[in-house]
Amino acid sequence: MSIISRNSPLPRYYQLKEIMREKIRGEEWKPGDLIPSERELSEQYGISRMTARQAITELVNEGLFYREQGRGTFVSRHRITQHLTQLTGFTQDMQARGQRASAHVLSARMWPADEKIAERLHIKSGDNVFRLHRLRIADGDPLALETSFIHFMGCERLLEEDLNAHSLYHLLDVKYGQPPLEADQELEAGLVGADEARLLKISVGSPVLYTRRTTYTERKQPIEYAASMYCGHKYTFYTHLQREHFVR
Ligand code: 16G
Repeated sequence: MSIISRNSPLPRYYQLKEIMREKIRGEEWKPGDLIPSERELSEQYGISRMTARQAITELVNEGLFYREQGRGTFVSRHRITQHLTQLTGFTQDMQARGQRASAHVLSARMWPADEKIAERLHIKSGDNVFRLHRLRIADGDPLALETSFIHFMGCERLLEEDLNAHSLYHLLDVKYGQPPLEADQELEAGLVGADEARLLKISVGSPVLYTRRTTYTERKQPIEYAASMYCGHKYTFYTHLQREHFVR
């Protein structure tokens, strides 16, 4: 969609929002770019300035744009897009965006699996797993809290790794011969509590995305169960959908 249709049942401001979203997704508008003014948008799309203003304001409220007094409206820098069709790790996602990924390890220890974790990892409850709790950071900005439960023969060797500086997925792949190959992932919306808000440097009650991921290595052997919390206004989870068996 790149024009505003007068016959569409969708309101015009909504259509403009979708057009602008697409420009960000398609990277025609990049983080930090100044977007056209209300007047320019209204002339370009043949709509009123009020309509253009409403579309911009809603995208500001959703965190996609930010306004600077006297300078205009810009595309937000920190919205991270995670493609839900490829299995990637945090470090890889950030590197792909030209950002520097790091972690602050909040705890790393061996831990007896409870029933839920044991079920996900196909082990017995009470079996020891490596539990890693990390704050994930991109270019100094806290983005997510992740707790990973890792299980494979010899996983306790991970206790000796510097996981502040190194990618877990890279280590699993190149050092431990446990390449993460596929994953099942669930997403859920929520609101952040006080402890997590402090670590993520956001206000209590801000929207967050909870993810739960089970990661598998060869022969669909589970190696990781991870429960994470992403700052809601900094993430877009993107998926491309295709209709199957379309008959005209
Ligand atoms: C991602 C994964 C997490 C994994 C981490 C590895 C989600 C929801 N989670 O953040 O399960 O442990 O990447 O990142 O995407 P690393 O290789 O940078 O340590």
